[in-house]
Amino acid sequence: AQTLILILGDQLTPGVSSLRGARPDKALVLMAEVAGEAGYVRHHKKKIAFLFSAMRHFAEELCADGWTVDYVRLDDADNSGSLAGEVLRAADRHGVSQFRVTEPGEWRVLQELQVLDTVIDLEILPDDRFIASHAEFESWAEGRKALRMEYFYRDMRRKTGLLMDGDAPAGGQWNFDQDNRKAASRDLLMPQPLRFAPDATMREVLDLVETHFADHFGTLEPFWFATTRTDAKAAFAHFLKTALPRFGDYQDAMLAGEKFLYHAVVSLYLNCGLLDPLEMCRAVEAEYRAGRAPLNAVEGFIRQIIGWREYVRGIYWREGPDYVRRNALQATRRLPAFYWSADTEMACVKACVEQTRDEAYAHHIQRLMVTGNFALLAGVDPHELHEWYLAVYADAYEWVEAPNTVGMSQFADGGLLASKPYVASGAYIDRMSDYCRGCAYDVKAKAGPKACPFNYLYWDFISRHHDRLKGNPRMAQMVRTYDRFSDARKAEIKTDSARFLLSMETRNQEPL
Ligand code: FAD
Ligand code: DLZ
Ligand code: SF4
Repeated sequence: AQTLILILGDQLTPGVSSLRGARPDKALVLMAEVAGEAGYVRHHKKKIAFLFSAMRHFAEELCADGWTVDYVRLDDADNSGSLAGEVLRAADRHGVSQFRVTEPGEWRVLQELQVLDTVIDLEILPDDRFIASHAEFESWAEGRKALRMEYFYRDMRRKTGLLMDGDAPAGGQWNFDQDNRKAASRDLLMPQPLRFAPDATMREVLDLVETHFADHFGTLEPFWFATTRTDAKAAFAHFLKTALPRFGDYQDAMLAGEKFLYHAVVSLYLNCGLLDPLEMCRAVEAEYRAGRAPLNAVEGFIRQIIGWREYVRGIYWREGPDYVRRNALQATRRLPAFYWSADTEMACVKACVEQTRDEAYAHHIQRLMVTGNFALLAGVDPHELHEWYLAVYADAYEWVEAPNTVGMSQFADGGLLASKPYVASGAYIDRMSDYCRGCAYDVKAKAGPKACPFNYLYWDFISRHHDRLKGNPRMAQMVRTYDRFSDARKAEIKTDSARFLLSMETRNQEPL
């Protein structure tokens, strides 16, 4: 072989740019399970198992297509533990000096590979599995005062032709989000994501993860994710049939015990390359055109993929490697221990952490309005929180996780991505879920030890950031409300918040 093609764990796509244009008789594929990637944050056990199994299945898929794959396993005797180390070892092994790789999804890995470029001949190709290239995003962003997702999204609709009737959006409106805020009620026929029994490859990987990552967060079994392209497609087809029609209505809903509601549970497949975003959106549009799913559901889903997903990627690469260190609100509190242990009386937080531990999954509103909201109200260090989100979800890669955490959820970029901090008191959680019914705290109580902590922490947050929020048109009303509180009420908010946060800190000191 003349060229070695490095395929990363989230590049499991037969048409990925590094493979396109190369010939199986002239090139060799390198894939490597390395401790460095499994450990740069201590990923959830299910996430590592998912990715290693998907990588092994992809290697089989490539072999079946005629490629020669040099696959390095985590427990191979000489495994160097890093991607760069494996590239150098492979160069030696095969006597090859020419490498190609599709650009990685993360600054950290890009920088690691760029260093290699001084010793070997390394060609880094654009990742065109996205709708917008870096250049396209740059030219869209250039000269704009505010980078509003909505306008970017409309351009992506025009570019792809998705849900377009000529030059106009289907249904005469670009966005049907106002229809998508219903609270769900329990339904015996609630759809469930398609589950897959582990095959022999998967079993081997489960043993490997149990041996090497026993001390990582998360429950490994039962393991039911798809890890082949065929199964991932079946899981998505199942979503189209069973959940898409109500995806829109209940997008912001939460129910105790219902971990998936009407969500697709496909981000993990999409982000590692088992599913293709445009193909998915076309299939979703076809459901609408065939009259099987309403426009608010279909538009909502397509907006998440060609709007939000593409937009956060654009922001990640545009803002640079230091974006993950932004801390506009100067929040410094350590991440509470209950983000790992679920040992808290707050029923909403407990439920979200428990399901995160068990499934390596939580849906958007749980991430944003429960764990994210709590951290923002409590003033948790956004970098620590970022590392938590990056570790605990099976779909987490920095390019998509960091803008969602640092920007959207924590306002740590000072409002580049979100026009206001996503903070809410217990009333919001009560309206959108049934968590409060089973909670030791009283969501209706505003003060005192029994009151829902979100209630006083909300006002404490407003008070801590009073001057900054006063100038934000979407927060000014809340600041004025706070200003009208009596001194006694303000003091009560301070005392309640200090008491709660102090007891949280004390528990933080206890060993897990
Ligand atoms: P659905 O609700 O069914 O949505 C369909 C698809 O739309 C998802 O699969 C996803 O690909 C896309 N999507 C939806 N919302 C977003 C969004 N805000 N940004 C990008 N894509 C979106 N998503 C990740 O893929 N990886 C992450 O690491 C990640 N971290 C997050 C951290 C925080 C703090 C928050 C608030 C959100 C994060 N998200 C992340 C976005 C979102 O929560 C997940 O994409 C979604 O929950 C995945 O579940 P699903 O496939 O069932 O999604
Ligand atoms: C996330 C991850 C993990 C856990 N392990 C590997 C691995 O062993 N080998 C590999 O090539 N990639 C892995 N990945 C994915 C990389 O971290 C990913 O390519 C970067 O996060 C860039 O998106
Ligand atoms: Fe969460 Fe407060 Fe409701 Fe308890 S009362 S579940 S802490 S919002």
